[in-house]
Amino acid sequence: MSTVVIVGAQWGDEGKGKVIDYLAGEAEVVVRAQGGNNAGHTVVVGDTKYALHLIPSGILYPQTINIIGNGVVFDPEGFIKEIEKLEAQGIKTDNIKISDRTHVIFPYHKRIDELAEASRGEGMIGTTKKGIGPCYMDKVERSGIRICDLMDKEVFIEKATKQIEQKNIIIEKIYGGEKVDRDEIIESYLGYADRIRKYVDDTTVILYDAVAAGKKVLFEGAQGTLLDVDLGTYPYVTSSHPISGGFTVGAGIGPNMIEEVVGVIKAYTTRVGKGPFVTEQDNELGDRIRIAGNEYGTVTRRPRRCGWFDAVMVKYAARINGLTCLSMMLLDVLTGFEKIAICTGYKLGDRVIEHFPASLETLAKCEPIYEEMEGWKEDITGCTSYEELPENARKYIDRIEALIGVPVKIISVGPKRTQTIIRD
Ligand code: 2SA
Ligand code: MG
Repeated sequence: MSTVVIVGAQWGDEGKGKVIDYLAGEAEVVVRAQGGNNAGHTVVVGDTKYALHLIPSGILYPQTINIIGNGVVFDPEGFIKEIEKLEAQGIKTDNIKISDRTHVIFPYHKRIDELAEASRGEGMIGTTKKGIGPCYMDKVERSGIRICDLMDKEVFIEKATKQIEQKNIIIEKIYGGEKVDRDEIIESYLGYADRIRKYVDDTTVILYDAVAAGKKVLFEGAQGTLLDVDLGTYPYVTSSHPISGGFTVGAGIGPNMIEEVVGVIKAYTTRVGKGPFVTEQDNELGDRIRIAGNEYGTVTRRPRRCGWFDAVMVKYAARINGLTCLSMMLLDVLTGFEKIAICTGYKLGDRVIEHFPASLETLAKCEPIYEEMEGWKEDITGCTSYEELPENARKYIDRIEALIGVPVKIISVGPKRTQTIIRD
């Protein structure tokens, strides 16, 4: 397969980093097209752990071209820090291309993100406070500053001066916050501009040529389907499109250029941030999953909320992404549970809901309908084929496959590259 999209089919943190890394070995180009350094992909190679935020996972392979597409929001400070960290770990970082159309995150975006969150009180979204939402707001409002602007000193100073002036009014008058300093921002961003200039390019050309030449291209999703600003659990979502369709806009390609769409799922469900979560286990069971799965945010270290696998939600994700296969991650985390539950439907009063609802008020009232399955005790971390898995683990996979109607082609039984089962 030449062009493959990888998306999270739940609320993010499904283990996309590992699948992407696994497939990046064969890819010639890896593309990010939405979100920013709010993402956290953990990749383990040998005994070394790499935490990637903004840079595509192909960076761990020296020959791969890594594209940061126009749909991303780009934090230059975060980018430079990430480059420095990777270089200190011995990774070559020359093969990066940043779209000149990408919008830039500024300190005022981060400040507004923090202040807006604080002002929401109980209704807070639980953002990563990386300035993601406010930067996308500027883009949609048509006042954002793009990389191509940053590359032109005069244009940049003019646009930034205007933005900083306006943003300081919002910071001070609406939120009562501390203003940002114009000169400091302009000076530091002109410095960043010089550092990133060598990476900036028209990535739509690079990508089009790569696809036309039949090169293997991997589109790397960040966050997850249910965090999509249109189709997720709005307003408890991120401000971008972490679904397969997001790649056409966010990387500048036609939908017919996407051949395969892999939906990455955890064998259970987690979420960071607020909002209704039908299968949440806010109890000892959830704690047990959190400990076994080390479920803490890679950006913010926040404990993730944990619960059982929700087939209603993943079926919805399969539909809106056009998933062609599933990759089930962290199956080993469920080892040792006597019983494992799968949510097969939602009960709303005396009605059964089959399709994931739009209204969060409705979602909050939904009760999970569970199907209970027998667990397994055998250590599965050394299994290299589906056949080697304990019978109950196979039954669990088969049941999920049947409920979602999409084949589970990849199964992960541990964090290492080698702990991956591929089914034909
Ligand atoms: P934001 O900062 O505006 O994108 O936050 C809006 C919502 O999107 C959620 N969100 C995420 N959910 C899961 N994983 C994400 N990345 C990090 C990770 C998160 C972390 O990989 O662990 O370290 O905490 C991510 N990024 C954004 C966020 O929780 C809000 O619900
Ligand atoms: Mg993550």
